[in-house]
Amino acid sequence: MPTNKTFTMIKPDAVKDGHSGSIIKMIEAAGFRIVALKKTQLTSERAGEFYAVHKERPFYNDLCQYMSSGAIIPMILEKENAVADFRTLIGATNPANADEGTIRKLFAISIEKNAIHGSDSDENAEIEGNFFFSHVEQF
Ligand code: YYY
Ligand code: MG
Repeated sequence: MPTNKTFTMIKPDAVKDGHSGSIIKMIEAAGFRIVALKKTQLTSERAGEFYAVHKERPFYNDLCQYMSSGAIIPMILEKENAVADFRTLIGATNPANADEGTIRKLFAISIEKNAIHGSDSDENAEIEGNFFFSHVEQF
């Protein structure tokens, strides 16, 4: 079966609270292969660039502040049907609506501090992965 890629990042609260290991374990147990991984921190300007699609939304400034408030762990992942299957694994944006057993249900604090990102299309997965990783960092 052909594989494709998705992009994710573990968000600041989940990293700070020590959930990175549990989250990565769930990701690998669900059959995703890690193509690239690092620990880094965004400036609010770079967070703004990453979330530029949401620039006009009321939550944009708070989101950029939050996403630059601490370390994050970005990753590129590979699997059959990676984008859709990863969105299923992480659950709904608002953890109140997330299914039992999803990463957001288990680890999100709120709709903003919702533990993890997942790309919404193959095209955005490629753009987002390349935002964090150079070609030689992707195996
Ligand atoms: O793709 P996903 O992360 O599930 O949600 P988006 O609608 O793309 O929003 C991106 C990000 O913005 C979300 O993960 C949390 C934050 N956010 C928010 O703080 N408040 C909202 N009402 C909607 C989204
Ligand atoms: Mg989104």
